[in-house]
Amino acid sequence: MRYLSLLLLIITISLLTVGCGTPKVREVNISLTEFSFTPAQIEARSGERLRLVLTNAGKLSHRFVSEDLKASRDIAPGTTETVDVIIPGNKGSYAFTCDVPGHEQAGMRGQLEVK
Ligand SMILES: [Cu+2]
Repeated sequence: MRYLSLLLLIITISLLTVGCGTPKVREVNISLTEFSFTPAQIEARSGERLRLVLTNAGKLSHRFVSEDLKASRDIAPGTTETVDVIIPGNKGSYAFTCDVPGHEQAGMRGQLEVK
């Protein structure tokens, strides 16, 4: 009986600690319209994990692209896509744009500031 209690205790403890090793993901909402990102500036810490929640609130298709973050997503009008990124270790400014022809030039660009 004592052995069983000990076993149950061990199982309980291992179940409780399962979630602890998972790194936290911070969600950042970004809205895409013609022709801007809102917000156009995001702050993050190096090494942080972000889930970018990209909502196309416009009437045209948009395509979020960041070569620095190695991320890209097509977002149809009225839909939301997510992309998970790990923030680079180097502090500084990382660009993101919409690479549908003409959109970046029209204002669809933003920056991720890594502190
Ligand atoms: Cu666009």
